[in-house]
Amino acid sequence: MIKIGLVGLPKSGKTTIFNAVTGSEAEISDYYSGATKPNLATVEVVDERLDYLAEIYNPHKKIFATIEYIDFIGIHHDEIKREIFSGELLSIIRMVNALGLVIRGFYVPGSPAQPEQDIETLETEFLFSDLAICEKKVDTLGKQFTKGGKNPDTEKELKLFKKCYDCLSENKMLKTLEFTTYEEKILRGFQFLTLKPMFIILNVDEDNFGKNQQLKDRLSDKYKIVEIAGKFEMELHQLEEAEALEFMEEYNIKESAVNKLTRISYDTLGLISFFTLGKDEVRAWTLKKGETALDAAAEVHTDLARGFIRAERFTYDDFKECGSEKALKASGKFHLEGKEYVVQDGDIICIRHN
Ligand SMILES: Nc1nc2c(ncn2[C@@H]2O[C@H](COP(=O)(O)OP(=O)(O)OP(=O)(O)O)[C@@H](O)[C@H]2O)c(=O)[nH]1
Ligand SMILES: [Mg+2]
Repeated sequence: MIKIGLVGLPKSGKTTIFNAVTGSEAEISDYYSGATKPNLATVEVVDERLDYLAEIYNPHKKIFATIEYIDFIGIHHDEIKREIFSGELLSIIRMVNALGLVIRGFYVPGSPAQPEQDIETLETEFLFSDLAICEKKVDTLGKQFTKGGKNPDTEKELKLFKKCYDCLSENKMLKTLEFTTYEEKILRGFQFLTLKPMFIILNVDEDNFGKNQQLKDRLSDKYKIVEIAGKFEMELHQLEEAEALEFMEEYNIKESAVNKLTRISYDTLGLISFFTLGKDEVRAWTLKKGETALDAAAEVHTDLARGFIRAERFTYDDFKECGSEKALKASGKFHLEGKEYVVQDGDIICIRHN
């Protein structure tokens, strides 16, 4: 399952956005809450294609893909350690596929919004946090290297962490570097924040919604951005759907917060959906662009990957056009694919296995 971490400066509206997106009722507060545990909730990825397939196949269950959102506490670094996340939070942030940076775009008396400055502050915190880890690593590896002879693995690691340290010292995120497969494997064990894909959630008041195009343009080289009227959309959960839609229309909000976040998460991570059909369940699954039929099999079940013979495949669009599997086969739109086939968004797949 895809996990998205909501991070940001204190009181930027992370929990409000979390509630707006997941329909949760986590506590919102004006004061330092002292909370240390993040809020977690899972939401279904709405997909009309799955609805259509379920209508045709009438399965016992219709299972959407899901995204888990994790609402972290506000980032204010530990002056001494400089690391933002430690202890339990560290193990949670490590699991996150991407970070949604919640940036305050709404006015607070005495403190006008300063989104670009806040983004810079966050970036600096991420850089410093990673830098502190690299610094420690360079230090201990350096000592090991001088003490324990010339172990080639230690030497390679030392070189790698020095490279990272230099990069961060120049105010550049680690994702701007290129790494070998060996290096990637070593780095995977760390929770480097500047290696994570990131996007921006601009949290605005409903009156200001849709009026931030210039800001978006300035930031667009660096980040994908989504604008959400957090408080307003959180409050819509109290209303009946028709009434909520009316309010959204009034403020020209054309898409719900949850759909917008799903889309930006999929875009940022380069994700696609494929489907499986059956009497028991019709289900949507998530893959990364470029992943193969074998990866799809593994996503469904490790046994399917192990015993993979062929993937039967057709596309959702062809299916909709032909109306049935039979008609699809007759028009030559039913394919057999090997392990290496690169799965496309909207593929409907059945794995033959032994
Ligand atoms: N006007 C306005 N206020 C908002 C909006 N979003 C959040 N707030 C207010 O900002 C304050 C903090 O909101 P939270 O959602 O608790 O912010 P947070 O980032 O989770 O805060 P911490 O977890 O304590 O860092 C509350 O008073 C919210 O009502 C918004 O879109 N507009
Ligand atoms: Mg919060």
